[in-house]
Amino acid sequence: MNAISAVIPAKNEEKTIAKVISAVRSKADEIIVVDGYSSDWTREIAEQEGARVVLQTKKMFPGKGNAMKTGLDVAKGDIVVFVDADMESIQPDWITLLLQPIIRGEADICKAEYKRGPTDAPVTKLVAKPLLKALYPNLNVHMPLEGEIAARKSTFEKLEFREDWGIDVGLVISAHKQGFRIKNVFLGEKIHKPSYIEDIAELTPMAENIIKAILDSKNWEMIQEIKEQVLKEISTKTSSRELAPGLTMLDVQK
Ligand SMILES: Nc1nc2c(ncn2[C@@H]2O[C@H](COP(=O)(O)OP(=O)(O)OP(=O)(O)O)[C@@H](O)[C@H]2O)c(=O)[nH]1
Ligand SMILES: [Mg+2]
Repeated sequence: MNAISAVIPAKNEEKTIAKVISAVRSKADEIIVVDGYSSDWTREIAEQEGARVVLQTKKMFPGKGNAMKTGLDVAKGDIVVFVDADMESIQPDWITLLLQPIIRGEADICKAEYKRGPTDAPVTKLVAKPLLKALYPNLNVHMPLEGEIAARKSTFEKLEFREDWGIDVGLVISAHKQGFRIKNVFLGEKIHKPSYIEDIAELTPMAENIIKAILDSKNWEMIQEIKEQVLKEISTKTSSRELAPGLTMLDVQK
């Protein structure tokens, strides 16, 4: 059987939750919104739109991972697709594209990949990707922090669910370690609530959760063994170098 559950973690997403639910509606047999104790109208709107609304099990923030695990536990479908609640550009066919390879048995996990603006997704670009490249050079996931991911419920049940912002990267690392086939699914341009309002430092807690999730997933003795290789990976393109004969400092300045 291929019954589909869509699980939408949401905290204070009254502006976009209706749009997300309606994009998912025709593609899922049930829609579960897992609310993180929103103080706006998210829960009420989600109910009006016909979603089943549950509260995440722990009153914690950030609790995105706790919300996703809560949704997985109550989902009745054979296949589960997680979708962020702040997606302004979401289209119904994005859900189809994420589900098809799972239904056809061509992949175990489908992970969304988007075009993101030049200043969007800083934690992906500056933290997650360089660190993953160094510690997991064979992990072929283009956008490790995207929230949209699909798999059979039985597959998700084998993965480690972190409770905070580390959830998304943690899931793909856990899947990679267990040898699941992960497929990147390109969906187009992602427009969503800006990741920060004024100061990029607002993303520090998220960046710290991501670093912790990646480092936690490694055995430290193993890191010691691969240290030289890791440092080389991180610095190949960016380390300082002596100028070649004939070049002046002006040649290497921006
Ligand atoms: N239930 C619940 N949902 C949360 C929590 N934190 C974030 N979410 C939801 O998780 C989804 C992703 O969170 P965002 O704030 O969009 O994360 P982001 O910073 O935009 O990350 P990117 O989209 O990758 O840039 C959204 O639907 C949020 O409402 C939480 O503590 N509890
Ligand atoms: Mg977002």
